[in-house]
Amino acid sequence: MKSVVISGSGLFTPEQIITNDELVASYNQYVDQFNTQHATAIAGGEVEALEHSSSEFIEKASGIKARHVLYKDGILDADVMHPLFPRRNEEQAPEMVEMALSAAREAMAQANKTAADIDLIICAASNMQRPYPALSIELQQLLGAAGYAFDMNVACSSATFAISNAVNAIRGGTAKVVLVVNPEFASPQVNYRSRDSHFIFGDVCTATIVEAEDSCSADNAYRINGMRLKTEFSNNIRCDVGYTEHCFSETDPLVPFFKQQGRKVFKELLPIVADVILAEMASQQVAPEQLKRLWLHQANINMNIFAAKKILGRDPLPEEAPLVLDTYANTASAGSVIAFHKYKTGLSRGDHAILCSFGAGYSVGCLVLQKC
Ligand code: CO8
Repeated sequence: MKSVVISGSGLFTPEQIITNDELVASYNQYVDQFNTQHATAIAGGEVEALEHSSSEFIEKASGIKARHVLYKDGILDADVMHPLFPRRNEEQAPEMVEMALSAAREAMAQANKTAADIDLIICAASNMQRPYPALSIELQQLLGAAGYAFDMNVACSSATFAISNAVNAIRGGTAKVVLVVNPEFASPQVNYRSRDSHFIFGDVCTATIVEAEDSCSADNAYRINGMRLKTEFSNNIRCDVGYTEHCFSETDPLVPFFKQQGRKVFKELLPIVADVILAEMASQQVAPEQLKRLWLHQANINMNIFAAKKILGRDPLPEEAPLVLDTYANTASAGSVIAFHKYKTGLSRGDHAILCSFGAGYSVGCLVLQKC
């Protein structure tokens, strides 16, 4: 079987940052306005009063301290509470393509590849700004790459599932060098009026170059020795709005918000994650003590520590399972790739590592990697 590597990675980080304190202040202002507006109904028991959010809760429950967003305007305005940005016309690339272009260029430079080398582009993310033409095909044109391109979505596992598609394309002979991009423009899907979820997500884009080992000339490449993908249907993380939304007879259409039963997700998903990772390690004959790094999905600090403990059989050292969610928050499929991108140095030739995503679906994607 052809040996395939990740030969480069790239990251686009939006400049604008929202701290927990800023987010909580605007949420609490909204709550005070709501409770004042509905004071009579609240006093009469017809409407439930809203409760304040708190930075302490957010950091303790999730590990998140701040998040990057493309458009801070609107999100912090208690009368708006969503990103506000101008609609782009057909001549302008949408935000997701723009983010992808930036991350792609860094990944290509790391892998010593130009657009002429790339013959497949996969845009894999939890949301697409439009259904067609595929965002990846617009990116292909902007980069000047030949070959073919397609978009795909497996929510938080989009990146790992896309990398496995890239490996299969290379092994199957339909591509030689694949660019995978994960533009996660999450903020438009966040309900900033929901105390339970207003703090969870940030915007970012990651990119990876996947190619056959015999064409790789990069310094810091990782061989993909094992891949294990798993899905199991669950309603506990959902977005209910699709292209049919305007056809329903209800006068009050749904808004495309992310919603979840966070506790249930935590409880149900973690055992599946541990099973998938341990099964693939066993099949690759990699023992826990051989693992030098775990680049895990970044949704919740407690979840990451729990997963790392299950895999290693002990508490992880901070450098063994690096966290980026303190400053990036949950960035859906990009999270584990940000951790990989930022903390992939310092390993020696032959060292083993895990890159694993998990989330809505449920979906789990695990790659067993080895430093070339
Ligand atoms: N401030 C203060 N108090 C709060 C707040 C807040 N903001 N929110 C909730 N509370 C209160 C609750 O009301 C509750 O109070 P009480 O005990 O009196 O009822 C108490 O705090 C505890 O609430 P929870 O049980 O909800 O708190 P948890 O400890 O479970 O923490 C988390 C909540 C952080 C959400 C946690 O459950 C979690 O992280 N779970 C894991 C979820 C997860 O990993 N989900 C994956 C989602 S990502 C994904 O799959 C991608 C989807 C596609 C992305 C699309 C882009 C937008």
